[in-house]
Amino acid sequence: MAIDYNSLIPNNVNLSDNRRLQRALEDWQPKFLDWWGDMGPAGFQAREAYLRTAISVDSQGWAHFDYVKMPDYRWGIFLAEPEAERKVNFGDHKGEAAWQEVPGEYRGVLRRLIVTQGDTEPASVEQQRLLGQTCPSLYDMRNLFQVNVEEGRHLWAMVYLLDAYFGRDGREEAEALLQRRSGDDDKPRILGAFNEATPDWLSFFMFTFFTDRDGKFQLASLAESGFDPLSRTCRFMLTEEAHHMFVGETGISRVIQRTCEIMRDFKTDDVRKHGAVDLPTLQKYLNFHFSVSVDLFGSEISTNAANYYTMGIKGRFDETRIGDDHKLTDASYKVLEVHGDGFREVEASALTALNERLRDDYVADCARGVMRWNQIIKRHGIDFELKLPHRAFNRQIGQFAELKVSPDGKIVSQAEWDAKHHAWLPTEDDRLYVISLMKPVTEIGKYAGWIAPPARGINNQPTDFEYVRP
Ligand code: BYC
Repeated sequence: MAIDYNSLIPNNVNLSDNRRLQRALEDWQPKFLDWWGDMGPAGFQAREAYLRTAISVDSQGWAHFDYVKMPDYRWGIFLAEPEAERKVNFGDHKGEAAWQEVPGEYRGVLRRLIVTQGDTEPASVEQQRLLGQTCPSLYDMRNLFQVNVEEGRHLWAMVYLLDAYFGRDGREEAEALLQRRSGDDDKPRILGAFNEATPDWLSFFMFTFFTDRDGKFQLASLAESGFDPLSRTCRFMLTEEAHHMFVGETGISRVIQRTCEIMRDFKTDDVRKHGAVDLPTLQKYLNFHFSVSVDLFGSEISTNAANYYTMGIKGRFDETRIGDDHKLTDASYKVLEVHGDGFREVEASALTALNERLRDDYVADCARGVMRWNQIIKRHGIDFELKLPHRAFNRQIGQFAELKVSPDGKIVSQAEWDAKHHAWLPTEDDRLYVISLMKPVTEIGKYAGWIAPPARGINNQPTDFEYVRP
């Protein structure tokens, strides 16, 4: 289905046929632009950045690259192609035709999930607002802005669903999405990780690796939804999400690469002397971002998650590829629980354990990335391994939230935590050191000293391409 770029709001949902919806979205658009002006990237709004824009939603070549000023980016509504005769594929309604309208009895629950998803998108833009000012290169600045405009578009995606399917309540929620603010005491964003600061580029790369990856798994579960418009919206969002995780994975790879080069060339572990990020500090940042991101999957045992599934609203990762009954009423799933002074696995109802199952999928995906980072370290002949911390480490949500647990999974006393947490999580000194490295590098083809240049540029352009114009 072609995207109509002649409308005020680019879309592939025949918006001009639905005057009510078109008016609602056209009313919201200037409010979005005001929010973008206030809370989007600080500065740089008049600069031309080499950004990709969706021109079609099929997998072959949906992206078009060109210079665009961010406020002129064509935010719009793009849904993946409908699947003929799609069914509800799990839960009580398995086998029924997928819903094109919201089932009345699930309205509240669906709205809440869409709002929670939608809330994360502007939150991340707010968190990353100042990073352009300290970019390590024009290439990185361009990637940051690409991520930011696409998170803005993901907000549009959820606002479309709210306006199109939830009437007045939906419109109110769409307004509220522009009013909450990341980290605000009175009007915080909904989920914990989206109220943390992203004050430096190391945090940004960790965020796009770990927190955007939660986005991948949550969107993939919502893409299984029996509510077809949500499924199609999330399917297209996932294609954009992949680039965000690429930015995170390659960003950290490049930091590791530079650190290892310095360790090898100067035969030292003390790379701070040479303006690089030492591997133990990287490990602490990893510990922090992993732990706040695993919190985003909710409680290990959750009746909410069981209900979403039974209702056919939120499935498992790769639901249709799993070979079971897709109802799970009699199934069980292994969940970790506290036992004495340690942990043990117990069988829980597979339905209530769905958050944990998704977290397991997520942890395995993170582990593959960490393995690739470790290969860089190994290639340099350095004896150091980055590790994911234990999943009970530093948790705020779920059954481990009350505990103090070391990264290697030992339950420790408060006194031991107080004595050792500085070795496990970034300290004020670590953060100040990392921030001290954040000097902007904006000369074409130049890269900050703490990060290696990328192996290749964006859209086959060279690494010394003018990714953002003066
Ligand atoms: N922080 O039954 P439980 C992305 C609340 S990221 C604060 O365990 P449930 C992106 C919970 O709301 C993907 N509160 O939770 C990435 C509940 O509240 P009530 C975002 C939390 O419902 C980077 C209570 O605790 N998408 O796209 O099973 C850049 C009991 O919870 C948290 C989604 O999250 C938390 N971390 O699961 C940009 C998908 N966790 O009922 C974008 C939609 C739980 O007591 N959301 N609570 O008031 C969901 O599927 C679910 O809401 C959750 C929570 C998985 C988040």
